[in-house]
Amino acid sequence: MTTLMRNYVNGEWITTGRTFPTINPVDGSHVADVSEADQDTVDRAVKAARAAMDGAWGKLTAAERSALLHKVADGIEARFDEFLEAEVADTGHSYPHARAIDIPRGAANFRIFADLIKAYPNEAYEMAAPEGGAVLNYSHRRPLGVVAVIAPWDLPLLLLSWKVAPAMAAGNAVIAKPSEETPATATLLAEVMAEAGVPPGAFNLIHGFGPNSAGEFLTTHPGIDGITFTGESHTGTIIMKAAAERVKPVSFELGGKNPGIVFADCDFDAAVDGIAKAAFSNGGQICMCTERVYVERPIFDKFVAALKRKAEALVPGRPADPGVDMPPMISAEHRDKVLSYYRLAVGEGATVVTGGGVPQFGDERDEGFFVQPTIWTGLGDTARICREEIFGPCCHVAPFDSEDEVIARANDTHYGLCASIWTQNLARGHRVAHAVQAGLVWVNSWYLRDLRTPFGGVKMSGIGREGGMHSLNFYSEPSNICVKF
Ligand code: NAD
Ligand code: 6OD
Repeated sequence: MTTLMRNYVNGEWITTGRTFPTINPVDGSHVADVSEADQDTVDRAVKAARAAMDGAWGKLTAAERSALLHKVADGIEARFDEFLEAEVADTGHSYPHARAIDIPRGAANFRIFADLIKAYPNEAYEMAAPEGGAVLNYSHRRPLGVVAVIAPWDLPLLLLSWKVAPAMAAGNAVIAKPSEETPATATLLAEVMAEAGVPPGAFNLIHGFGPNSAGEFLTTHPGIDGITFTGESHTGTIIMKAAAERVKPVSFELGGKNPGIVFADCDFDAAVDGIAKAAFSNGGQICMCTERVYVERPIFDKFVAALKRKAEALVPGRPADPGVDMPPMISAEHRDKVLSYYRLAVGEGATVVTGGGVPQFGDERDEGFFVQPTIWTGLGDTARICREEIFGPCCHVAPFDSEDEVIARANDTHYGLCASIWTQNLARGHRVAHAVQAGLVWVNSWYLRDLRTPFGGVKMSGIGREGGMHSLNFYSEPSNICVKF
């Protein structure tokens, strides 16, 4: 029997008149049907969230919310295997990847914000009043109110909970919309919210697409007090226009075209390994993946040869296949987009070092959405494949001759999400990290995360920072209370 995933509004499971299917990207098979939220469902979710703010949820103390969010993390951990199966079926991620990253980070996101909200400080300033006497200014923080959370498909549970957890920790009621490609773990999360005793309306889940569907209905709704969004920069511009109509705050984590910079004095093996991870992890479907690699000329040829060996050693396949570390693209549409860039690269005159096509399996995986990990060389920085986000397992590698040159080339982009720098000269590592225009810079590592640190991008890669207290700052608003005595 086909599973039907439903919307969760005001503590109730809601079906609507329309459904859409989800597809397993490993073999193109049908995973489940999903009930698409219509305007009426979104209206009900907004009303329920507002009522929760005015009711039981809004009356909880920070310590009580913290305890509930720890119970949500407990619930994810208790149902770990169900979350694992759900995430793997939607995304085709390998079991080791989903077991090590997707599901544990879902629980960890709830735990960290459950802890941080209890340690969230307020500001206080004393001064002398001009006419005598003293004055105490202190800040009092309130939640924004009803917060819309819109998430993408690349790390579904991780990225949805990265926003839901701090928003709820700060006391907001949430309406979450996962990607239409990956609704399964969000649906399980709604079950866990109910089991944990989260009051009705504090967490609502709506399913659907973006334009003329749940995403647009939610982000244009007059009852929303703030929008937090992860996805493409272009979608961000549309959502920002909607938010501008009502002057609502936005937090955006958007696209990137992230540089990896390899100096000749790097630890060579560590740099090859790190750049291979940065380019190919999760099939290049992580916003922090590297699609532009710059290598100092003396080690360029040796580096390209070593990266080629890494790419060719990657194993595409089913999530449970031994050694698999190259999942499919999320959908046929995304596979076609990536392949269109593979053709474009050849059209632009690139040398294809490896890949450039589709692996052949001779079994059901040929119905899935796999592409080959691909490395190009030989293009100038103005080539489209060096400027546009592809979001696939591919990178262009170019030589450079000086530090100033590579900084200028790394910064010559509309994006600014992250960068990685590989050098054993730490003074140079710090210097280049300061000069690169990106919200996140790793020196001698990639995607090494401390959840307390600011996370986000500059330029078209985002607005604002989340992570640790930065998240709590976005999801709450201070009022200054000035007391004269
Ligand atoms: P997307 O922008 O197509 O969709 C993201 C979400 O927005 C989905 O839930 C979608 O249904 C919804 N949406 C689409 N159009 C909408 C509209 N008009 N109104 C409201 N909602 C709308 O992105 P995607 O393809 O799901 O994800 C890949 C993109 O996300 C890449 O660009 C990647 O770089 C980016 N990303 C960024 C980060 C980050 O932290 N900076 C993290 C992950 C992914
Ligand atoms: O690790 C995180 O907190 C995070 N937001 C990762 C984003 C990954 C993008 O695909």
